[in-house]
Amino acid sequence: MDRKSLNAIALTVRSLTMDAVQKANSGHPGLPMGLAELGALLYGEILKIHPAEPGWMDRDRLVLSAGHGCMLLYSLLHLAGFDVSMEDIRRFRQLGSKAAGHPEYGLAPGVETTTGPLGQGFANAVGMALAERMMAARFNTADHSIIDHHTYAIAGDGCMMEGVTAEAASLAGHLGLGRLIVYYDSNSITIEGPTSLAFSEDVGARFQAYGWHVQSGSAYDAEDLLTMTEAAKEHRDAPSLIILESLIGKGSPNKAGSHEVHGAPLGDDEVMASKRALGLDPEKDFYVHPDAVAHFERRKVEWARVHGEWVEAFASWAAANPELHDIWRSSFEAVDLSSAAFPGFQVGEKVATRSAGGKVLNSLAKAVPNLVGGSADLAPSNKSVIDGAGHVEKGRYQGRNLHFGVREHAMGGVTNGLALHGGLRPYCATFFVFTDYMRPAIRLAAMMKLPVIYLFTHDSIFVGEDGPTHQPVEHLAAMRAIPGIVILRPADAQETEAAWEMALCRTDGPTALVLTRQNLEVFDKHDRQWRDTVKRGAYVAKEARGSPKLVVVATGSEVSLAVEAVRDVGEDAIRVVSMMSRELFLSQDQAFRSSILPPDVARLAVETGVSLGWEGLGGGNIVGIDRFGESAPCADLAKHFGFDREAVARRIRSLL
Ligand SMILES: Cc1ncc(C[n+]2csc(CCOP(=O)(O)OP(=O)(O)O)c2C)c(N)n1
Ligand SMILES: [Mg+2]
Repeated sequence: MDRKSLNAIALTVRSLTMDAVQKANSGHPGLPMGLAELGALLYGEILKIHPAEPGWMDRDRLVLSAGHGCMLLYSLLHLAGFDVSMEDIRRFRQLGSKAAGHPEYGLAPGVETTTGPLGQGFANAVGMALAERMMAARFNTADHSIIDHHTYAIAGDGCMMEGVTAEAASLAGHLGLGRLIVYYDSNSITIEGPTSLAFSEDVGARFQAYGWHVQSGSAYDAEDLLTMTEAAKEHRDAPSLIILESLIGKGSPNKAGSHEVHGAPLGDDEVMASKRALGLDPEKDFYVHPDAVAHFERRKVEWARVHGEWVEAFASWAAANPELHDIWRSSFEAVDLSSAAFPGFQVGEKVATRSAGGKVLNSLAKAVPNLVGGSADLAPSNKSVIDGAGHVEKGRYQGRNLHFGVREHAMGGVTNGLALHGGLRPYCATFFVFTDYMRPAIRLAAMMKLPVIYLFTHDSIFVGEDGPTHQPVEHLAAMRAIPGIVILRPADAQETEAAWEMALCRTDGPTALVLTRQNLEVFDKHDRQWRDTVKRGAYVAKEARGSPKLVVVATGSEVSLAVEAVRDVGEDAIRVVSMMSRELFLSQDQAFRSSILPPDVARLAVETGVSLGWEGLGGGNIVGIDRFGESAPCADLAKHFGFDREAVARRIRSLL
């Protein structure tokens, strides 16, 4: 270990952090200054990375779960040679800078995930560590270990208080994710003051109870840090927590150890005082120690060598295992469904879209070998199991089915981590109403444009007897409010096939399939090209004779309801549109939208959800449900809430 260089790196982290935060007049100097030594050790000694090839599959992952401490990451990425320039750092938190307010995936190479909402990064790291084991189980052979890396995470007091961390840690312990090493920055400070205000448990004991390997020490004893990290690596069958006692804002003579240094610039005077105390020239801004630069120049040579060895090993593995290599290659390419067999549902078949979804999943799983996923303990209801594909358990990571346990929030975060790692195509499942329990992770999947697939079943009041707690009402509106997610609510089993195809072919963001509990009859579709048209969000399910007097727009289970109601009305001049995806439809050009919803024709929207968002599309006429449901059999609820044929037909007549 080259102590002198590591000190120079830590000094540089403190210098860049103080100046960047001061210049931006915004940011969090406390964590980067408190963990500068750990950061120096990680990038300077521990991490197996290759900044020239930031996407290298077998690199170690580092997740800064305490995302507010992002200047730690930016300083080190800059020094290590990732594409984060000094100009980016000088423009910390300004428009267009890679050094954004919190780490953003896709903006700065070397940032493995978007963090900031505390605890999410921790759950992502669990997902990455799980992906590593799953990929290793799929591709490593007796002669070659092409996937063999660690996932490191840095978590703060805030992460440790968050529930999502508890869920994810419990799952990681259960699965024995031994390549996961989390450093806990135990500085006993959060925003409001000392952690003693609200946090007094024994975190180490808690993690031990989860089945983790737990060590503790000082954040400032480099030898000990390295020794603990080595011990964590050797502990192969359990994730490791390394609790580090640290001093927030270390280096600031008057503010270190205080919550004042958590999230506010030090102030010009204290920056000067800190620089003097650290032996830096107070007149120099954004100082970089030459020993730090020299150290990383040497590291780059070493990293290139290690990466080069891997490339050679990979080539020899590929030559020896051509079938595995084909699967590997296809795992990183766009999904090809050209030869995939679909179940092929017939008109008149009565099948719940959740059941159809399960059949489609099982058909397509054959064509997409890296499709993996699971449910938060609702697999029998969600129909989310890949039959005969085994499940992942401690020490056995070959299976394709995951048991997330009753942990929706961690499921969302872990699934993001699976997607971020690369190589696997993850889905996860629960009741639609419980998206409330995983919304923060869904939002981040959308922000990061991760192609995660969600299977959300039991999608409306038609859940029935379980009552209002289990009947989603506001959830379609709430999900649609997240930018970048595609919500697909298929109207029958055939549409469910199309929805799965659309989800699998999407590469630039998450897709949710919103599926029914109850049976729906497969209906004959007017638009013979509907499978193509629906990719634009909507198509004509039933056409009017002559020019339409009314267009009924419906989604999911309400499409066949609308078709039946129109039949009951006995008026031929009514069109019914199935709008499988409102956001896809709204993103189409005017010509397409007018072809589906002709201007100047009266409209009615029918959906078993809150009316919010249907005002325009429904032309002011909406059959919705702007209250919570009731517990009763499905058919009784339909009558009670005006979602039966008679009620919808009455509404249609009133508009003619
Ligand atoms: C989910 C979530 N809630 C609240 C916040 C706002 N917040 C940012 S940092 C922080 C305190 C974190 O304390 P700690 O992790 O100990 O960081 P330190 O002050 O030690 O740097 C809070 C409440 C957040 N980022 N995410
Ligand atoms: Mg803290």
